[in-house]
Amino acid sequence: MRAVVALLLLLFSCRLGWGAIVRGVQPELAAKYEPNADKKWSCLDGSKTIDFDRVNDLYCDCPDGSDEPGTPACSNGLFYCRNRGHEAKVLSTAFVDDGVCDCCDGTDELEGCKNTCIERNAAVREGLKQKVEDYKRALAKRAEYAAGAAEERAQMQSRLGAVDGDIATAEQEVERLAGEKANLQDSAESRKAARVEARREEAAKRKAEAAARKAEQDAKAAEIEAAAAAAGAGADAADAGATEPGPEEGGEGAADAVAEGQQGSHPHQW
Ligand SMILES: [Ca+2]
Ligand SMILES: [Ca+2]
Repeated sequence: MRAVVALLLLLFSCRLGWGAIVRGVQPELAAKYEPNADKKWSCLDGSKTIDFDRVNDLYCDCPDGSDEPGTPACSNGLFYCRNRGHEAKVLSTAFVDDGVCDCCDGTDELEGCKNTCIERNAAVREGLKQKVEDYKRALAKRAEYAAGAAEERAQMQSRLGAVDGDIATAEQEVERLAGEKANLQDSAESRKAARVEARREEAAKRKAEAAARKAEQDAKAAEIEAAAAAAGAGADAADAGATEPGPEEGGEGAADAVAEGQQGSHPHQW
């Protein structure tokens, strides 16, 4: 089997010629897969120089696997699929000639693979198209959300402005009520002071009236006492006249004395 594959590779190389792209080589490395004048070639890591016909001879010569980009001989080699019409691909050389079509252009297998890159690309394009549509819908939804958010933000700002206005009005009302309270307190204190003064004046008035009444009562009492004293003195005098006998008859003499006394107490009429 190995001999058959080597023969096919040889035929493949001969068909392309040495100036052609070596199987499995990445385009940016193609210029490095040219033999020198002695038909020698150096591994890409520079570790060895081998005959150029030992490239892709199904035997791993270079430690970096660079001499076998188109065979599974090296475990660390890399194979490049051009996949024209679709996306290029780099895969491990372990997938080369393993009987499974890994590249859509079928170049990882010497035979048995159809080129499906156009169909696969169409499917990919359809998928991408669907993704683009999904992305557009997402953008539209995002724009819708953004517009809604902007509107909501404007409404919130409006409500915030209204609340600020309410707060300012409430603060003014509080300030007004504080002033009104101060005025009411001043008025209440004034009325209280007036009531106290009125009560004080009323008390003084009552005190003066009581003093006047007392003075009047004292005067009346003195007058009564004086009258009583005077009446007592008169009675004593009368008693004294009644007990002393006259020169002729005691009774008549006394009566006369009283009469005389009474007469003597009044001014003469003539
Ligand atoms: Ca080799
Ligand atoms: Ca394969």
